[in-house]
Amino acid sequence: MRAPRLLICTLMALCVVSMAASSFAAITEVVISAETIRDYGETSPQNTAFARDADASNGLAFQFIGGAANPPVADPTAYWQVEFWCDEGTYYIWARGKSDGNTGTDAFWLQFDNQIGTTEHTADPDFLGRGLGNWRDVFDAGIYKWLSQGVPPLTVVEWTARERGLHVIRSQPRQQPHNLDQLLLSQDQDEQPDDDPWPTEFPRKDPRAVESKGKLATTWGILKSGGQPAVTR
Ligand SMILES: [Ca+2]
Repeated sequence: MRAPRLLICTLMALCVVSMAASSFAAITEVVISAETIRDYGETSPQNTAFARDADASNGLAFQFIGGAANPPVADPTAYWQVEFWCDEGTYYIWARGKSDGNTGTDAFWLQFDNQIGTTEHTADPDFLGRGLGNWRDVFDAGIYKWLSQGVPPLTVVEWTARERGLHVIRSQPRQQPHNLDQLLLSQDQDEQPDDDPWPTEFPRKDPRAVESKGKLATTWGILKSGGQPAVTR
């Protein structure tokens, strides 16, 4: 009687371990969409909005409509903020956005982790004051385009996650008004993405980091409540 019980316990333990391992598959690409911000993030009570927009992925865009600050401030009156899970490594930052205005409307700041609550921020170290975006320096008004930083010379801004785990990203407007459809953090997308929205499910990529029906929703819930990392069902 004893041996089968031990065997069953061992098999169950192996099963739990393998499930835990699978829930920690590599996440080297993170897509933060307007829906992500709405469903998982937080926004300032003022100066932000969500807009129905057929040209945005899934028809929804985030908008900065006020509260711009240049340089960035520690306590912005306009921001969105999202927690996400990713692997250690260096990420290229791409933003699919648009402005209906001129080059004085189209830039934003990004802050990660300990930068939040300070005036420190992540941008091209040679052009820190330009922030990110600046789509109107390159593209026509009113058209969604992927860009990292568009004031000539165009640059690809990078951010390094020093550890695998939960991170926080906050954006505040350097200029407004403009729309953000999606933000992409990718360890291998070093060239400008196509104009199409980044697919929410793509081959050999792992979008679970921000997908509402993905595993990280479970992981997040447990991490946020202070429990152990999730064993995803
Ligand atoms: Ca600009």
